[in-house]
Amino acid sequence: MSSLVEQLLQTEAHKSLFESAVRQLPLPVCAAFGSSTNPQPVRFKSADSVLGTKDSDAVRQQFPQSVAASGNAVLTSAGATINQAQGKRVAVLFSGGPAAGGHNVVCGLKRVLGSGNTLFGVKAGPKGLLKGTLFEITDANVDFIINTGGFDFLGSDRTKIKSDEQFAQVRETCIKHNLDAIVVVGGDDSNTNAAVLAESLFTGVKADGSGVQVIGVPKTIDGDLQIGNLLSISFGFDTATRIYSEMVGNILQDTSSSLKYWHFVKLMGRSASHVALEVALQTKPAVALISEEIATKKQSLASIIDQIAQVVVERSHKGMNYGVLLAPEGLIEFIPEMNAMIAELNDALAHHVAEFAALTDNEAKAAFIGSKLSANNAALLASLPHYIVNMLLAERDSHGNLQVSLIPTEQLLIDMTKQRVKELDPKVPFAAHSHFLGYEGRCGAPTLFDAAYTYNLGLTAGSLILDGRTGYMATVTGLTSGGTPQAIPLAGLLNIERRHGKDEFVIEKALVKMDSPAMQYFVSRRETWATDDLFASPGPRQFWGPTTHQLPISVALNSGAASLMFVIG
Ligand code: FBP
Repeated sequence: MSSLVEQLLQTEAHKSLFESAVRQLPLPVCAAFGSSTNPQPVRFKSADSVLGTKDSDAVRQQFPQSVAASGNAVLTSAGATINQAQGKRVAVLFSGGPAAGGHNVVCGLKRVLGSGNTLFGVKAGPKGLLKGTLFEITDANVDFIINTGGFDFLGSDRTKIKSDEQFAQVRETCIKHNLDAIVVVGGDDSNTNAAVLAESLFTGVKADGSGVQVIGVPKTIDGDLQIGNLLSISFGFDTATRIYSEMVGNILQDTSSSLKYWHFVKLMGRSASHVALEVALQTKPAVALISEEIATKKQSLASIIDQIAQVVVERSHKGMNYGVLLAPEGLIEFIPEMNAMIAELNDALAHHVAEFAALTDNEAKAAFIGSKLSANNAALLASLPHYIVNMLLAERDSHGNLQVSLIPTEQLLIDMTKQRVKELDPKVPFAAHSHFLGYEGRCGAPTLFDAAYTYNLGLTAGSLILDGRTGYMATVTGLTSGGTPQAIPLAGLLNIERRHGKDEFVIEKALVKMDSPAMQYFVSRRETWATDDLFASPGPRQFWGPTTHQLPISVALNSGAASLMFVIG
């Protein structure tokens, strides 16, 4: 065997030259944890801030033990370190869509729990918690997964734990593995799950009457789990948006080279447009749609299309028959007439489950459900192309969400823009390609920001467990000034929302705010980006080099940072 072939064989199974090198990348830790080579768990004390929502009274009734214990007060690190050797048995699981940095949460947890406690991984998310599929995580596992992307070490799923039977199954798992604590790494729905679990496992799980602690960790590439200065961003957002920005930058470079195509790019982000806004700030394309603005301005689909077509025509008249448009994945649900139609559609689907399921043909399904809608909504549904209708009728996820990643909104925008451009000026050529950038961005190797942030979130979650806390979400604040481990009481975040036709406690999604500095900056620049070629190509994410310490631009703007660089440690 040649020596090159031998070298190549050694790169199999997650041992590419890059993966081997990035495992050695040192990670900074918040000063509170002491040295980065031997981080120590910290104690917590109440900070001056108490959280609550419009539904606090109802939350207090539904989550009495959690609220009584925490008083919904935010916790901050108290400086003092804790005895590590407590013999605690802790399980960690990933929940929902993958996001870069999840592995480092596990690594931070394992390091801070040390050899005096045991860390278990739950296979395949909440479903694995129900089944009790746990295994012990070793130091060797940590050395192998550190700084690598994805959730593949454990796997994930979207099971919502809500029925009495499911709660009983979780208790069984806790008893079977003699667990003291569970760490749920997830987004808004999963952290809602964590809040519910914390209350349900508060007491009476073990023979001595004690409970099992539950701690959440804020993950989602969508960036819609944000709580002011307490949580400026969820992990995974930075890596995903930098991957998308590199790709959009490449497309911008291509389109201004080949001079003949428009590219309509749908970007992941189920509801909020944080991803689209961040990628627009990074790349400065001709058009970027922000769903929240469309909803605020109550823009119709026709007026959105007109707005896009006007840019196409104007650029063409200046000799630019090309450009890039960014559209958020969740756009369709924010267009007022579509939103109203989807709401009625959801109700109709929920009320006619058996009759609907009995139909096998898509056309028959559309006709059946159309007959259950009001005249306006039925007409709107009938006016949409079949590739949109089929996906609007597709199964919802277990949290009741429309699967927007499957809806080809980018194609709808292209088809309708083509029509409108022809009406505005038949001489304007319009050739367009559609793209969907989603799954490509969720599992890339974490940027240094996500790698360091998640490692510190893991250290924070482990510290909360050793400090005896339950019902909190770990956070790290002050990301441009060294970082402070803190904890957010989950019950303090809960609101009542109508889902599946009934009231449910949920953590509200943080949408793009029209008056946020990031949005304002975008608004101040977008007209110039529309008519000139001012795009920027941010290039690949760097692990060594000048952009290594860069924060997402929207996060830096919204937190009033003086520079784009994060500082942890
Ligand atoms: P989370 O909210 O669980 O982090 O997932 C976000 C997301 O990546 C969305 O952007 C996208 O709409 C959805 O997951 C896709 O879900 P799935 O992985 O089930 O196709």
